[in-house]
Amino acid sequence: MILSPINQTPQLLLNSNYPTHLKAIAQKVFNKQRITFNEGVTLYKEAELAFLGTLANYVRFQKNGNNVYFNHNFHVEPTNICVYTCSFCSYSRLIKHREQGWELSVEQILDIIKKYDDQAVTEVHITGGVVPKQDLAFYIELFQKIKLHRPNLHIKALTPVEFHYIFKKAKLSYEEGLKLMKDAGLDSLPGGGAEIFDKEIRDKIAGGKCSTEEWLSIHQIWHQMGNFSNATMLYGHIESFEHRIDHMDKLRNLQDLTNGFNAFIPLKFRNKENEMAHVPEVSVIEDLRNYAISRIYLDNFNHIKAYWAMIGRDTAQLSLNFGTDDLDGTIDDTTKIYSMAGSEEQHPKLSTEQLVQLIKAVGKTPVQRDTLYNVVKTY
Ligand code: V47
Ligand code: SF4
Repeated sequence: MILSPINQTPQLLLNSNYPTHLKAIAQKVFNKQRITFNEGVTLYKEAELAFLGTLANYVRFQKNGNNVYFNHNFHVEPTNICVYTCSFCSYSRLIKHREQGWELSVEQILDIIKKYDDQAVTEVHITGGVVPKQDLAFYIELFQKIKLHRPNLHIKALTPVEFHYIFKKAKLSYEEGLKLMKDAGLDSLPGGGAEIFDKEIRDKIAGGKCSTEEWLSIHQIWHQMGNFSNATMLYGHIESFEHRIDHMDKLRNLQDLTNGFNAFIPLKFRNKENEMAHVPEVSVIEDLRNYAISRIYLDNFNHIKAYWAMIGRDTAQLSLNFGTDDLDGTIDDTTKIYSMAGSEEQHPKLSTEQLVQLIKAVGKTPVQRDTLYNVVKTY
């Protein structure tokens, strides 16, 4: 059993030999005061892992106690053919090479959904490449048919990258398009497509797809319609620490307005089989520092998710002591985005028992949740 001397944390840290300006940031965090852009950058540039971990763990405990959340989910990737050519993407194939990829029909996707009929999954996560054929009518038919077959399965689907393309083609405003998707059965949005919000870096690695303003606008409209979503950040490539804080700052500002984000999910750039293979991956220490700083900076986000399929289950487990409180889900080997990019998890699949064990092994309380963080079962 690992004891959390969480109540002694502020005094221990403030009495330590860390530089005064770092202790001033810590004092703000303990006082529940928001840290500034510059203080966020200072943490990235100067604070060591132990300092960040102590602070992030404190914030995490204030928000979520000892709980670590997970769900029962699976993915559907309707296609890996894509009109875009993001240079970090190992997964997509251009339309002219469509013979190297897959493009599922509505019926083929329904067959995948039906495979889970006798399993207690609560969520299907649907996202993939962008192709003309998978348009508004395709997704409306798909969502309607999923709901007809299994009304209680939560559909977490599509990112602003897909919405922007689909709605433009259908000559619809974001409001009109999102309303049609919601009426068809869409329940929430995953966090993908955010990459990094800085325009120069975004243009370099993800040029041509929806802009930062468009990504934020679609989430804002979705929230203002009374719905929830997640947010991601692709880090550890050619961005600077300032770009990471700028990204989180934009999310923090939108969250102040809408309170519609459930979780923030840092996604570590993986460099296998893509155009950025020459860019080295960051270290596990940098991963943990990044989780911790996101926990400290995003004071209005309830959850920080360590997506184990991307980071690997060992680092995900370690991150639970550096600010994260959510591990995503069972996944059931249904996503290829990360295995194709070189993740440790080539066939991501964990049973409930394995997730519970992984969480209990570090002295935390496993809590099975649904997509909106309603508790299903505490272990
Ligand atoms: O936007 C693609 C990322 C994202 C690579 O909301 C890569 O619960 C690292 O957003 N290295 C899609 N990352 C996945 C996503 C997601 C995943 C899990 C949970 C949730 C959620 C959302 O995957 C893309 C992109 O940022 N990605 N290629 C790569 N080589
Ligand atoms: Fe297409 Fe998404 Fe890959 Fe970019 S990251 S090429 S939008 S599948």
